[in-house]
Amino acid sequence: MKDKVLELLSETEYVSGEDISRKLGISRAAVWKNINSLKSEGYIIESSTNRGYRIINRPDILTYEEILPFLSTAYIGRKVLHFESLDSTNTRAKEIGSGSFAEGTVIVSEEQLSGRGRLGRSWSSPKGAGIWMSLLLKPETPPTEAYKVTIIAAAAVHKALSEEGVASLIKWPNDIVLNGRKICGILTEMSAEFSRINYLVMGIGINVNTTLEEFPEEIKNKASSLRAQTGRSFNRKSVMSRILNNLEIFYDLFLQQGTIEPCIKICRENSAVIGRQVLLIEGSKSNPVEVLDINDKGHLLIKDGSSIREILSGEISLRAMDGYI
Ligand code: BT5
Repeated sequence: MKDKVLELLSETEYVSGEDISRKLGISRAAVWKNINSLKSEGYIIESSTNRGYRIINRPDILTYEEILPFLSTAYIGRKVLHFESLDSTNTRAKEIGSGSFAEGTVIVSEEQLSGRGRLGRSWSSPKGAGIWMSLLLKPETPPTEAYKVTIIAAAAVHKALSEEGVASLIKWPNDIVLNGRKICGILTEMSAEFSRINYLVMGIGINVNTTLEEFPEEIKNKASSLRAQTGRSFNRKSVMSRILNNLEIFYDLFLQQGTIEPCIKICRENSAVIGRQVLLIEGSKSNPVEVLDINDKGHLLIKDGSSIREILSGEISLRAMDGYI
């Protein structure tokens, strides 16, 4: 009901309590209760005895109502489960994944207490500064195609950032970097049977307005945020919506035409690793290699000594020879 009250309120005009009560079929006391509940979320609402209610200011939160003005999708992000705090949005998405969720449902939290990276690593997710979200997807493709979703996510984040005026690079397979610092990580997880995917969770974490002091000591030399790198703060609602808008375009193309070609092109043209010597870390082994290209399947082509190998995303990491890329 709170959402319905919010829909009726505006910044430009007063809406009377009586009108809200009539339109929604609730009592005046219930209207007042909902207004108070919105205020507790951070909405600043003016109430004038004669004229009614008017929104003075909206909070910086990533609810569906707040991203709606920026969203141009048909189904991605049309259902948003918003939390003040969660252990991990990917974990929560997996909990509900086997239920009857709508494809494109987003789970987003203002902070994560146990944000996760790949291979059991952790992801720092301080309150209100970044975007910590997971999408539930159900592509009718074999599990062997699931890795493509990470490429789609990387391309969508890159494009969204360029629409925000930021030229990022993509560090295959799942990092977005700005001036050599990691500003975004992607974690795709899957529940599958032998030949079909039950559901996919696409987790995206992006440091938007995080200050350098907010990063844990151990990642201060390699992590950064959009704000720390550009010197200006960003509207998280706009950044989140742009990512979702681009995701839907790329994901639809993948579902309908079976192609991720435009995403591979973006990853190739904006690669942080092509043409560079990097350390290829596979399990406990690390090996200096030269990155040659990303091929049409989205795999990495590397020169390892005298042989050329194709690397599938998954259990591997790349490091610059002299630290993080
Ligand atoms: C990733 O793993 O980069 C995937 C991160 C995915 C995070 C999202 S947030 C929403 C969703 N819910 C989750 O629980 N997770 C997803 P990986 O490539 O393994 O990188 C992890 C490493 O990045 C860590 O070991 C740190 O070194 C570094 N790191 C941790 N937090 C960071 C941050 N906020 N910014 C930049 N680097 C970070």
